[in-house]
Amino acid sequence: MAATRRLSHTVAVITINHPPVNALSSSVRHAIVKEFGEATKDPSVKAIVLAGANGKFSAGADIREFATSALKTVSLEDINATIEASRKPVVAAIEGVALGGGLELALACHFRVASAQSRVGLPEVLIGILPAAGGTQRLPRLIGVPAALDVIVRGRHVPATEALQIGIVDEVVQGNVVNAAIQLARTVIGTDLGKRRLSTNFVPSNPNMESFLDTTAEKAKKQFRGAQAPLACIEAVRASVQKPYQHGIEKEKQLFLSLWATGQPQAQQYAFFSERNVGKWTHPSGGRWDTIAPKPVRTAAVIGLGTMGRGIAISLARANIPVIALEQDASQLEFGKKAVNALLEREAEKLIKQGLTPAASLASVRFTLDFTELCDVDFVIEAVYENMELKKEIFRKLASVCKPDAFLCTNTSGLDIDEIASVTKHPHLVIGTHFFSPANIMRLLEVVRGHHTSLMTIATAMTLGKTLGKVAVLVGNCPLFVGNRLLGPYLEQANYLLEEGCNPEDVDRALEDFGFAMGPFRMMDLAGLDVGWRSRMEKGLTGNKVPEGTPARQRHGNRYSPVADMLCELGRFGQKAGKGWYQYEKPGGRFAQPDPWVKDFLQKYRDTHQIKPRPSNPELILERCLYALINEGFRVLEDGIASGPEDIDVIYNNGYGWPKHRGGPMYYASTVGVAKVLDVLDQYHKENPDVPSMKPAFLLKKLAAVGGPPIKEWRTQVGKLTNKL
Ligand code: T1G
Ligand code: NAD
Repeated sequence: MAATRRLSHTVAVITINHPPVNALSSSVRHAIVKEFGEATKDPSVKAIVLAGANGKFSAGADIREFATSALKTVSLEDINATIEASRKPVVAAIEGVALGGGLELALACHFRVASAQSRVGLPEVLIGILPAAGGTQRLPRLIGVPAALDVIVRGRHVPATEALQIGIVDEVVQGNVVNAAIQLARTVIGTDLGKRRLSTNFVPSNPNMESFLDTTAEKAKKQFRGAQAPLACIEAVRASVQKPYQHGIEKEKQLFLSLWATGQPQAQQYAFFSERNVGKWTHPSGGRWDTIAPKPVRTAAVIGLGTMGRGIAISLARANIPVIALEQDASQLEFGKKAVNALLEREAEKLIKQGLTPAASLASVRFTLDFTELCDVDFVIEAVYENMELKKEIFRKLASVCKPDAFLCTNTSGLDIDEIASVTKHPHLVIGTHFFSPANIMRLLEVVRGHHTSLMTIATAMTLGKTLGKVAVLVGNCPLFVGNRLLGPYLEQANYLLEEGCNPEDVDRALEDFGFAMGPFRMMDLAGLDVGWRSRMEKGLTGNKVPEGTPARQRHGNRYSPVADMLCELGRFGQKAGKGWYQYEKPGGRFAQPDPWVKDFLQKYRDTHQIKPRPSNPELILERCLYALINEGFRVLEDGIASGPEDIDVIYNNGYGWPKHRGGPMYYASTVGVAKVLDVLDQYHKENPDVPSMKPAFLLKKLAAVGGPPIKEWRTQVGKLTNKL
């Protein structure tokens, strides 16, 4: 039954029951109408409580229904209007989550009681739409325009204690929320519900209201870079000010339809479900996520407390997993300890704000120089310098001190997992856990399976990823794995575009206007140009390993751009040096300013190599950089390193600042059309045969040849292909 009804004396309790999240699908909506109608008609019922089964109130509309006709059956807004108009008081008993249509249902109730651990919100903006069942009209009437905008435009999940403070809920209880709601319902039987019918209330204006809304919209334009949903949310809330409810509801409907026509909701909902699907991993051996039980991780250790190690330690402590943090010497340990303790303090403050006690949910971090203290830990994550010999030395030590069934993981950005595992007695317990900087904030975790990595090790690492609040994606072992591997051709094209006439800011602007959080040159300045330079030196592409007489712009017969090396030879390492592709106010400065020196340097470089500069063209910049990345994506699929396009898209959406309103690189290719991507790459490669990264991938050609099937069919094509290959 999608909804049930029982009587508690004079209070009818209607419980939504649609696992796993009580999504308000068509059958649930019909059931609510039926049960609510019965309760309203029943003279013995004096009040009604609305609740959810399975520890959740409701996660809102059933997102899977959006592209179907089911959405058109009885509308949620009609149900809300009926509930609100009820002459019998209706109390929402909120447990777990009340999100989207779930909160809109609760806002139509006259009172809301929430359990202390619950969260409420209108996160529709995160899936490319806006609240479409009165949320943009009832919430500002309840908590005012600024607070409503903060909740709706950010799509955040508001903890119950804060929801009480800002007035979304009337009561927060520790115990059984349904009993508390029944209690409250009994006390309000026969009271005047006038003001509790939110749609009848009025949103007053003030002299600054319009300018406040305009400023909020300007800020949203900058912050959300091309995503339309946040702007639509602001316009819908604007329609609530000094206007009758019906006016606002019409506006909400119209904005929903215009958003749907942009294609952005479809891209963001593809991203939403992809993040859930990547958790259902498969292994080339046939092993699957639901056939192997993970081992519990009760204790952990982190080796190296640099940029990554400290963030990883915090992520573990925040998941209540006690950590032993180890460094190479006392000064590095002290340095790391200070940084970790400062981050722990900030975490504790956040928990206190949410009314939670840090001691109960933030585990301890212990600091040591002694490897033998790791003898009992379940899970070890190494995050020392990116150097194979050093990592192998660490793994030898770990293999000698850790218990036989300890999982040994490396945070390497792209070194060979099998080579690292080869120095241990149990290579089946070795796996890559590639976090992204800052590791306590970035949601992505690339889990890299080695040749010997066991299914249980994979299951344990993937489950730990979810426990840490990460989106874990399982990938195969190859140089640079998936994310960094696709970045190679993308950055290569960005450098070639500089040689051909662009300045760093031209390329960055084109990609930031596309929606990227940061263009390639600002990103390289942030990460440090020396990181890439050191790895190119190790590969013999620059520095004293380059054979005498090698042409400046060629390596191994292929085109090569030495521009970045030349900047590094001059110490221009980016933000940390106060100059790189841009200039900064000081070393470590964050504010990138176009640098006339770079402009002049590039012009001299072109003159030296007789390159006639071409004017910068944003569309060309996008095609060159994005199609290069996408093409490598197809190769990664061919190689079976990623098992499907969703894996690549989730990695780029959550680790590389790809704009979610464009779905991800592979989804974007499916919207542009694989035939178009193939054409551009083919054309370019014919003119530039010395750029092998732009040679169209076999899978791309195959998909174009079969007419560019929808992306959801690509995984089968990949399967067929990799089986054949
Ligand atoms: N519709 C359909 N399926 C949903 C769903 C939804 N709203 N929410 C979750 N699922 C599925 C999900 O795909 C997964 O499926 C399973 O439930 C468990 O989810 C009219 C128009 C609630 C915080 O945006 O944020 O209301 O993979 O793995 O980590 O204005 O799910 O097992 O097959 O994420 O515990 C607005 C979306 C809808 C909330 C739980 N609501 N959901 O997180 O589990 S639009 C949302 C979430 C709307 C109205 C508008 C989270 C969660 P499967 P999970 P979780
Ligand atoms: P970092 O230089 O900031 O920190 C490395 C730490 O390792 C230093 O604190 C150093 O003292 C410590 N260390 C070195 N030798 C040690 C030893 N023998 N025993 C114990 N500790 C030792 O480097 P980072 O940026 O944190 O990178 C660490 C690893 O994570 C590398 O493999 C890197 O490729 C990878 N990674 C880095 C990033 C990034 O953006 N920085 C992102 C993902 C992965």
